[in-house]
Amino acid sequence: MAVGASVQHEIDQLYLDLETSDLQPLWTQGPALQPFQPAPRTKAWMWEWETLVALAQRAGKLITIDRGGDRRVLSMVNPGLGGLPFITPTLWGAIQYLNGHEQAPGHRHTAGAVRFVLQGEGTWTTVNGDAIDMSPGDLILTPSWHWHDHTNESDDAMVWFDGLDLPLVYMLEAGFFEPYPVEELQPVRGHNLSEKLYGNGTAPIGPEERDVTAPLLVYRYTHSDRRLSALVEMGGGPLVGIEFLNPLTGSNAIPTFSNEMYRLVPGSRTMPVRKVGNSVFLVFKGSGTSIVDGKRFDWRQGDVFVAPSWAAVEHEASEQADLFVISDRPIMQALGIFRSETLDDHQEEVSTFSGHDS
Ligand code: 1HN
Repeated sequence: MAVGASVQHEIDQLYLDLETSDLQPLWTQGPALQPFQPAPRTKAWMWEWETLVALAQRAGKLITIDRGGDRRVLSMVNPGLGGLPFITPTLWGAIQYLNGHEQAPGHRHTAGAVRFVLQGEGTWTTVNGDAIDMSPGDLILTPSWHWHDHTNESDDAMVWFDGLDLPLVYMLEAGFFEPYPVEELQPVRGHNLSEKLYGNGTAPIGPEERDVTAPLLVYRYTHSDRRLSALVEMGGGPLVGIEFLNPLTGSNAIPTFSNEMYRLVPGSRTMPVRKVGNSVFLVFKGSGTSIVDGKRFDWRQGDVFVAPSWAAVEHEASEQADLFVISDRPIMQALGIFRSETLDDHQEEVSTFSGHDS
């Protein structure tokens, strides 16, 4: 309906006044804010182990660890996120490299973190005084606001994957950080204390011990391997999975992101599944193929790939494979906005991922 010139003038003036008053009408917003289904900026992407480890080794030769600089961490940058060092809008994914006889000094932050060990022995992460020995396939927690430092007493470099909820904490503008006071490293109270107290699905009786926020700080690969083998033997496949949980509460080991491990056995392809939320896959062992929204990713040991929210994802192993996965599903569930669906048909492969050429 046409409006008269004087009304049009008043409308134009209204828009100008809204703008100078820092207001925006909903009726002029485009569909980007409320798409019919998630329309992620996050891209399905992959970082290959060969590239990651070669660059980490170069950094290991050239870049020292200093008080202040702190960590030799290469963060994976999702090219859809405008240059921020984030693998997804909620998750940080990185590779960390610690030379033999190096130490990374103590600090704490509100972002919660995990390490998943890829290579090396003879290193421990001290978390609030508990020196947790690290071996490949182990998952080590550094919950929010826990002091942590790393010590490599071996002659060889140590490589692990860092997963954090730092992008979420950053977006929420809730970040605090504090360097460890006085000394660079915390005094060690003992080795693997949380495991000694909570490692068997039991907990000590007594109020002091129950005060601990995240009671168990390490989940060993030997246990994960046994559980996954049992699930495969019990008839699971091509995909079985476990979730790392807080043994006192049964909730997620880290409240803001799930920590999971999947075993894929060769022979058939999983049906495609869509989930609300971002998933980061780290190939601990084996090789295979995943199709993410029609794009084919061929992966091998040490590769990291990302599936954005609501992308259809299906997997097939070419040899038995173990994938460590972090996802922001717990946030979606806590907010009541989680959804998932399994599709009836396999996807068509539209393209193959090949880095920035794809
Ligand atoms: C951090 O403290 C570590 O302690 C690793 O090893 C990666 C990424 C962003 C912020 C803090 C660590 C990190 C981090």
